[in-house]
Amino acid sequence: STLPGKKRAPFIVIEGLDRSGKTTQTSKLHSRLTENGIDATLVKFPDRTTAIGKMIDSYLRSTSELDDHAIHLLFSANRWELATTIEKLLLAGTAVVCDRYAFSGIAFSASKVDSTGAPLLPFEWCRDPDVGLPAPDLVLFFDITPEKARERGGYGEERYEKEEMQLRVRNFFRRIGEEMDGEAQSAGGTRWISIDAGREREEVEHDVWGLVEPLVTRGVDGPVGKLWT
Ligand code: NYM
Repeated sequence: STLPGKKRAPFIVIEGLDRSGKTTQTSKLHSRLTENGIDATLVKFPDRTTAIGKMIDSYLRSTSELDDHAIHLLFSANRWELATTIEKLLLAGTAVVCDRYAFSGIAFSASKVDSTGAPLLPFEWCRDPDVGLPAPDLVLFFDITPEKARERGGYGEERYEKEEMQLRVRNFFRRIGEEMDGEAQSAGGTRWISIDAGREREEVEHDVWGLVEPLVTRGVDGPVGKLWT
């Protein structure tokens, strides 16, 4: 560990809509940390490499069909299979930079609707399986309008990559962010910050570094929090 005293490393999550530039910025952040001599590991959800991840991957690419409840629980299980690893890394002084987390899990599943537009899965039900996961110290929510995201070269071919869906997802992300702000303590001490991801790449990168650098340099006191407990 490169941290002073008994401090642990921070858990940083980057969340956002598809095409928000999140993945590019997460890997830039990871390389910048490493270049600066800071121990950091890059994690991405869904992690498509595990057995569960392979099921998720084939569902997203529409090569398999799954009940909406079942796929939701698989996304959550895919996080739980890395929970201990994440906690150990943080305690050993390695910062964890994570591309998507439980907030995507809730926002995407809660946004699914039937043919009449009625929600398929209740919000609370979507949140429950992720209660108790390692809580991030910082969430950077990459906010972008679905129109602007589309202008960036269109959505891909995977499930959920439709504009109406993205609009609902964005609203759920915002709702989750508001609730996190209101219950910072009970939510495991997570700080939620919205980043205007519609700007130039360099501007976004500058803001991200400005928020992350002090946190990784100082380290964090106390144990890793538990989400929504
Ligand atoms: N997604 C991602 C979910 O629906 N639930 C989750 O828990 C997570 C982590 O999977 N459209 C959705 C969001 C994306 C898709 O993500 C694949 P990515 O970052 O494109 O691999």
